Amino acid sequence: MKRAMTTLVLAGVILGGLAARATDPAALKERNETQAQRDARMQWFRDAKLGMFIHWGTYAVAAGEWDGKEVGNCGEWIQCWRKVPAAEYAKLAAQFNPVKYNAEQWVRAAKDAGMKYVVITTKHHEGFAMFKTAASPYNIVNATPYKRDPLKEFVAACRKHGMRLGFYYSQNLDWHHPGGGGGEWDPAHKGDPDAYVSKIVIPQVREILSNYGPVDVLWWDIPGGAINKPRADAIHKMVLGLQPKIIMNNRLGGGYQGDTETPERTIPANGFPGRDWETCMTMNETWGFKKNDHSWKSSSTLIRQLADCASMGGNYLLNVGPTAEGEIPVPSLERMTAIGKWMKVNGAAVYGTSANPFPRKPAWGRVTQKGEMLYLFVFDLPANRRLVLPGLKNKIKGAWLLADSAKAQLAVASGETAAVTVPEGAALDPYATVVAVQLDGKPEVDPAPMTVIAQGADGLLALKAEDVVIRGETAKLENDHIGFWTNAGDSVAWTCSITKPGEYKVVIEYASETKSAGAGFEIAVGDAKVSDKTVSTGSWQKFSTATVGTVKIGKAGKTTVSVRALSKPGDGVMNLRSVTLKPVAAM
Ligand code: FHN
Repeated sequence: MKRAMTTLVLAGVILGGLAARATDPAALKERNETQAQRDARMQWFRDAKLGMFIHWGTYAVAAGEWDGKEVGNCGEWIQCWRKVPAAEYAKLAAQFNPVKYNAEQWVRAAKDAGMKYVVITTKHHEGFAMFKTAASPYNIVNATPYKRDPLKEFVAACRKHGMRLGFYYSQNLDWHHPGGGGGEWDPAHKGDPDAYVSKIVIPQVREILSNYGPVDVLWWDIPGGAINKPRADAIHKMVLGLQPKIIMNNRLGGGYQGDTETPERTIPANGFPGRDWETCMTMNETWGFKKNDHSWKSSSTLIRQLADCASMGGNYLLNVGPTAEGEIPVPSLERMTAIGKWMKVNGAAVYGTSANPFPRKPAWGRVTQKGEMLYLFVFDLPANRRLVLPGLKNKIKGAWLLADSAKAQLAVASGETAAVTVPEGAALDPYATVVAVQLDGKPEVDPAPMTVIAQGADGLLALKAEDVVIRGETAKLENDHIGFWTNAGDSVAWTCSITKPGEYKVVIEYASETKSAGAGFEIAVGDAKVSDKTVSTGSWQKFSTATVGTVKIGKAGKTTVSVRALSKPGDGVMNLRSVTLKPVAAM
């Protein structure tokens, strides 16, 4: 029954993964639109894939320190971490004078990084408005020596460079204005939430949606708290009256789904099938500037996260936290330059694409699709250099490295062993190599493929855990190996296509804790069988290889390689990462 359930669930995930964006009717009702109208409104966002998030406020003056002491966690929360009363915290504004701010430079940096939209904080939880507002004197024009509205220049630069514009607004948390969410550490902050919404939120949101022209994204944050249903209704209604096409995320509150899911600093394993979504990500560990946060993610990590999001039909909103002087930190700019260089060559594999058509992410990387093209992002090229495309029903018409303007054709196989082979000596990109694959039509994929593993040109047959079929109750794929193999009756099997009959050495890669060592197992290659017992590798996470014996494969064609337990002295049989058949002699 469990097995059947597993299949059912898998099928469910597969179908969910492949589902078109059939929006929840409630979400359509929120905007009083049809699916077609929503699709038209969301198309630029779906095509854009990559944006820049900007967290900028007086917290940049603090820069992660208060009273000379480093404050942990995100820099834009420093007032909360140190429970600073509003009146004391507001003194930062008098030190906020971003004389090095250059909106043109910021937008150019985003554009050169391949970013298609930017979302900038207009008011974060500190309650400080980064724009001229009549609702409160606590704003950059009235409360700082800078006296200018940086949003005006920023918006002008976005218009000049064709950059879509988004405003972030903290509608609930506001640690300055009485009645705002949070701020309970400051008795002076106590107030009426209705007054806060009507005197601060409504007027300020009206200002940012009226005074800067068309706004493409409104990025709410922290739903709930001060924003109950009636207040959310009033805000939502006003926004649509001012900017009817605007995209809003799922964080307004009041039960509004919004247009986009917003995982932050994480990438959901399967995306959000059927929903638009965007992962927002810090380059280090903070949204707002912290002078001592040097834990920067590598450019490779950031590019692969972008590919991961795009491969699941999502966007990647990458954050910068400018300094109080108005500069984007150099490490952020360095990463944006690297991303831009990579996007210049590989952007076609990202922009305007949709999710991977295959039911699972390949172990070697990610996949996107666009029209009759597949784009294979190779993070870790398999030893046999084959990029298997399980269940692909199309004929592959051609394949080439996207970076190769000459489009030198790569070896391809269609049918049950559909794959593209990356030749020795191919120029690989250290961040991610993209292979373009031209099909004979839009991708068609078997939603529950039986992966057929082919031999490499050298005859090697590399059978990896992610391509195995599991028969049993407990064993399951766990990252790059089969784990939880606690039921001796479970077994695993691969379907292989043999093109080179001959004698082969059978090599297994497994891990076993000491007290489970000694488990007997048998590997069957067609009718030929070899067996052995496990030895301790030290832990379930420490893998080693062992040659189990040699087998003869007498004829070409499809054959099954399986592994089953013969005995189980301890908790588990083994953690199995791979079985490899290495040619000894041709027949
Ligand atoms: O509390 C904020 C945080 O400061 C930052 O703005 C992130 C960005 O998505 N949103 C909230 C945390 O979920």
